[in-house]
Amino acid sequence: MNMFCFQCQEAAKGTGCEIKGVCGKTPEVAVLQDLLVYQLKGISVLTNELRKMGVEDEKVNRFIVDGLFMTITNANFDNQRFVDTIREGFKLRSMLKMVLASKGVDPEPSELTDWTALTLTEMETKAAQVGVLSTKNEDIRSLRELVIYGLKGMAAYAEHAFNLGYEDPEIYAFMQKALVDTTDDTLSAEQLTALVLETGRVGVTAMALLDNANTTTYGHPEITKVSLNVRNNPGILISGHDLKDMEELLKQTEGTGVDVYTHSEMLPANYYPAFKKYAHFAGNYGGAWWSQTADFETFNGVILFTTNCIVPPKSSATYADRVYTTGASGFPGFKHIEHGINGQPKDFSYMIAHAKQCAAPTPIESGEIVGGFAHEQVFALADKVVDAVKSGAIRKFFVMAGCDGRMKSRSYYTEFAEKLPKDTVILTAGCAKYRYNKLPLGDIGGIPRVLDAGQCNDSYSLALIALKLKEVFELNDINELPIAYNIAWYEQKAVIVLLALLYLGVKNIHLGPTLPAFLSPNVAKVLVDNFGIAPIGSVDEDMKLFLPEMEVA
Ligand code: FSO
Ligand code: SF4
Repeated sequence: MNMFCFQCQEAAKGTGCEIKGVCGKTPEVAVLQDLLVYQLKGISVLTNELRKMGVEDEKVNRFIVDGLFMTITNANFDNQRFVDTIREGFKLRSMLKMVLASKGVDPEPSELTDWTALTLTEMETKAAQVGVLSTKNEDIRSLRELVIYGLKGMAAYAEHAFNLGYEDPEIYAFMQKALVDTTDDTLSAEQLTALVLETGRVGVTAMALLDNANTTTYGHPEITKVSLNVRNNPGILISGHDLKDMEELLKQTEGTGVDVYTHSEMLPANYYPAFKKYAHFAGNYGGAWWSQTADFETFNGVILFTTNCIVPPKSSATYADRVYTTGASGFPGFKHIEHGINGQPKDFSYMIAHAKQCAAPTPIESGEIVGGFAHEQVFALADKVVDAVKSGAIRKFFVMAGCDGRMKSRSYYTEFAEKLPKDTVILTAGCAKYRYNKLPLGDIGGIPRVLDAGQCNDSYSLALIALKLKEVFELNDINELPIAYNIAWYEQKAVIVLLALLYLGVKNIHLGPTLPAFLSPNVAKVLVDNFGIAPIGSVDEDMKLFLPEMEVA
């Protein structure tokens, strides 16, 4: 075995990828990711000491967030970027040790081998000593990794907020403390379980921070009809989740004759007032992340990844030379756009010039889809929604947020949405929506039956909506609401969303299409016993479970 990873829903055989990632991750990248995560734990030992002395280092905080984000599933496949990052980490580590030494503290007997100078086999040996399987007890391993994956998701959200100038020192302090706690052999399973829940609490803080950053900067999402048609100009297709990149792209393409379209998780950018004002913002092209191998071929123009999810292009793909990455994302052969220097914006000019040489997109669908049901927009409709619930016009809400993926079994979610009775409403966020957001599901008295709040991080909106309904209906417990949770997951951002929902007291979440490989039987039992988490079954069985009071067709 030359690698081990089980952090996402596609883990090979439902247990873990050992030869190559199902996602396309090579053993070399897997090993470098293990080493980077280990390095971030070591750096955190030093920052935790410095924090006790009141010393906070912004650059190191940012490095840790970015390093975690880079290791998220499908975000970065570029070994050289990992090598460069680890080398940067060694420099930061030496700097922190010097600062500590100047204060008379040496918290760590040092092991300063630069792993990036090692051969792959030597790196593999080192990664095996410090990676996932180095924790022998499967329950402790499961809890440690549950924390780490929650931190990775949290890091993604913290980075988007940071890019808009919003930070919270509590998030950095918690991340670094938790990273070190995952190396502490004295912590019991109970203490690690408490750390998992604490990760959910800080996850809520991170999502609130990002929500504030996005809505303060770009306005509150509003109900929007998003065009699926194409225009005659060449285009740039922007994917991922970073709204700062979206803003810069729209600014820099204005008046150039290049249109901008969203792909996958960037669709909700269409709902923000600050972006809608751009005449060359043309709408959405294509489906969820995994459909990119087809969508990018027919798009004909340039593609920009601001984050995951990247699918390695097939050798027959004709689009690879048209793809750019930025931020934490990367792929060997895709051109990478760096951060602006000294606070300057990123420079997209080369990419825009490239786009001008490309043909206009080939139409693949037509019409429009409706979204923009984030918290403020739903609160504005609260009277209508409450009346519909009171009159019985809406019987139940189904939160079907989360991720989409390429496994055939995910057709469950399309079938589930189709079979839901017509007096039910789906609340969604994240790319999971692509399984049903183009179905003709209709509306209830003008309220669409699919209410899309936005990206996966906007699951926070769904929690706020639930809390608001609890208040309006004067209930004591969020679980008394007529809301069922049938959530799809894929990668680690979904893990932090799940932990955040558990922290907020949401019970009986159904999770699919499979339960995480990183949950040991005992840890899974804790989640089942305390929170009622359950795997999905067949659509008909689950329909009966969620709607026992009715005959379902
Ligand atoms: Fe999807 Fe990918 Fe947003 Fe994830 S595009 S799968 S949970 O990165 O983050 O919902
Ligand atoms: Fe496998 Fe998922 Fe890890 Fe990729 S991220 S190597 S698919 S478990």
